[in-house]
Amino acid sequence: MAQRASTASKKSTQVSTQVIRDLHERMVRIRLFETEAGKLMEAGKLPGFLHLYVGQEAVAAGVMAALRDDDQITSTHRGHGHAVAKGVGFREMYAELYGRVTGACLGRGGSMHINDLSRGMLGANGIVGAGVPIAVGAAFAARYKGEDSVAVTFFGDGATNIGAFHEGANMAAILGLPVVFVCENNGYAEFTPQSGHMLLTDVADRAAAYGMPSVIVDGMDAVAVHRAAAEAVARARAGAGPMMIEAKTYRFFDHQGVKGLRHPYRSDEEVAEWKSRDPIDLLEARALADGTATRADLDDVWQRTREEIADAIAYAEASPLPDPADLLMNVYSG
Ligand SMILES: Cc1ncc(C[n+]2csc(CCOP(=O)(O)OP(=O)(O)O)c2C)c(N)n1
Repeated sequence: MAQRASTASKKSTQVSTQVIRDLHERMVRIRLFETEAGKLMEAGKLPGFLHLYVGQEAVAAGVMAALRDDDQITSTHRGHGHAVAKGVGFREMYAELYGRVTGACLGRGGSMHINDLSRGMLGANGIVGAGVPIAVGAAFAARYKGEDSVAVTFFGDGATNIGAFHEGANMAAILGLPVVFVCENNGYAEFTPQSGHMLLTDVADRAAAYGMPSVIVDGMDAVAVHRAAAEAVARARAGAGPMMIEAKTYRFFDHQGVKGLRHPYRSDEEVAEWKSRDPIDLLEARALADGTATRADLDDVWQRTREEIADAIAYAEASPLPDPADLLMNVYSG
């Protein structure tokens, strides 16, 4: 059975001021990146799909604050938050959403393929569950080369019904690989509630099938996520093998875009209840209450980030589209 973080974290020490500020900054960067991207999409400026991460920021921030630069991550179709938190630049990210040649994938990948190998971001992924075996492979490669880096794979509740998840979990466990499995359980796979696609209440229970320890955390609490992640990452780095973290969270926007298809699959009351536990509001309240930051400190982060985003959007809009003559560049055949 999965351990609940309330018991798991009792032995953890208080997090430092520096960590609280780090978590806050990463979450604000994701929130503003995503809300601006949503506006641009609604205005018809961005081609393609956009699966926004708003509401889930505490998970990416909490995990990434526990990683080193040389640690690697794999992501999902809802990948902007992971990329931002791992340090991928706003300019390359917006340019990619605009399909411009200055983008992270030279304008050829779009939202669901953003990657930056120099930052250890091995890629968003349009194929549900497909990031799991990639992270397992990255962890295998790191160990083979004698490095002590860790790989983290992010995936949703729905992804744990996919074969690639089970194959990856089994292989990581039997080989004792340094992988941290992070399930962002936002309660839905597209428009299907968790109870409609699996009989389990806790996805973390799936880890037991592979002999892997697991922990369940409040995914709206960045500090709780961070503590669990720091423990799992330290374990993996020390050679103790993989672990799964299930973060119970929620996406504030629709499955895709801001307004989405307006399917009535979630009640207004449910959405409002989760929004009342906005992860950034929770962390700000905590920081103000314990004197970690003043309102002016927090506002400064929002303001600096807004300025950086305005610059990045202007950069993306001023960048050229790829040249059609380069259509076959970076295309390989067997
Ligand atoms: C292999 C595969 N099957 C189906 C889809 C269509 N699809 C895209 S997102 C999604 C739901 C995924 O749910 P979950 O893993 O819980 O992630 P969330 O969207 O909740 O973040 C589905 C079924 C896909 N992209 N890939």
